Amino acid sequence: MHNVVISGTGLYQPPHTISNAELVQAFNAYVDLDNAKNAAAIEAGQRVPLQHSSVEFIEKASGIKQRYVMEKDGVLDPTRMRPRFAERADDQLSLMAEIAVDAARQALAAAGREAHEVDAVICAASNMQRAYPAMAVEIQQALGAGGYGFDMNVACSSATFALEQAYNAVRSGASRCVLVINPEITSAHLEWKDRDCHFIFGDVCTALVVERADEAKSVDQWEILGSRMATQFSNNIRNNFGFLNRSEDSDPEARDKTFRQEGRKVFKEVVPVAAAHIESQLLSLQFEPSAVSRYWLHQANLGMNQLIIKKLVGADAGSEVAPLILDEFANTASAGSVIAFHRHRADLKSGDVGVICSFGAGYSVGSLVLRKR
Ligand code: CO8
Repeated sequence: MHNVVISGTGLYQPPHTISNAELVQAFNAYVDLDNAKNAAAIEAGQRVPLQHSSVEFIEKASGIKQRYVMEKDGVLDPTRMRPRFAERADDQLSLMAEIAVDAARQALAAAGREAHEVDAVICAASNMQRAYPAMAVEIQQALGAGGYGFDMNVACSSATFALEQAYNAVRSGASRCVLVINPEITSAHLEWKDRDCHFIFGDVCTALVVERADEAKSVDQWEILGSRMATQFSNNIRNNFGFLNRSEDSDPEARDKTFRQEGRKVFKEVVPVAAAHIESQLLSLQFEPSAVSRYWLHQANLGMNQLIIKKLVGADAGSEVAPLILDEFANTASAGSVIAFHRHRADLKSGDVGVICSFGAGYSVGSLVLRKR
């Protein structure tokens, strides 16, 4: 068995931001248009009028202040309410592959590696642009990487579950250098017309290089001391979009074909599961939760992260213990904990221990305990 390190990370940041104020203004314009269109049915008591959203609610309930998106005009057009992307020809690089290649090149540069030294590419995200060929194989070719590539999806836990695959492949000697890439274009699968969730998600792509410790040459290496994954079925976060829709003659615009959730239930059920998961993994590695210098947690909700940290270390989550990036990025599905790791580790010193942990749809929880070399 080989020791394994994360030796580089990369972050692709989309070109556009949407502030809560911009988002709410567009949403409320959509609500007014929809209510005017359905005035007669509302008047007759046959339809419930849609309600306005508010910046105050969004910031208080979630901690989110803005989000990055690949395309902004379509999202903010009250007659459209979703991004506007141009279809690309088969011989052009796909949109997901384009942002993946950008993040991957940054991660490779940070690791001091060339693409041809990579022998596996895992594209792990909440949504794939197409059924096949696998996004990872297109990314592998665009980068000039060797070996093989495959796609995987465990929603918000896609990155941590992929890291475990990479860790095991390198540990066992099956691979030497694995790229884990998380292109999350959540804006295309968010229901921007639903005030309960229209503020939740943002677009981004993260990438990590996982390789043998004895071959790594970057100045910033994080040894993976262990990884742990768990799943428990729940319908509380669900999206029924899929390849059977066409044969079921179902409405492609129906509400169940985009992201939906019972946010309150998710909050209540996932917090204790995630806290217990991290604690038991740390104890199995002989670490007390208070000995951990940093928790790079999944970024879905500020209150959730504060409660998890309170359960683990008995104090309110100071940003030095569990850094927050969702105020700037919103929930970026699987990429959130990786963005936190990418942005908030430079101040840690050799021997410091940290935990990357994701939690979300499935339900799924994935965690990795890391030590700076
Ligand atoms: N503006 C004003 N009022 C609002 C709004 C709004 N935008 N939205 C809701 N309200 C109202 C509600 O109608 C409700 O009113 P009333 O009390 O009269 O019924 C009141 O505000 C309170 O509503 P909630 O109970 O829904 O509010 P919460 O305080 O629970 O906050 C949250 C809602 C922010 C959603 C919160 O519950 C939360 O964050 N929960 C955790 C969710 C979570 O972690 N989800 C993880 C999902 S992500 C994941 O797993 C990846 C999936 C893959 C992604 C794919 C791409 C899209």
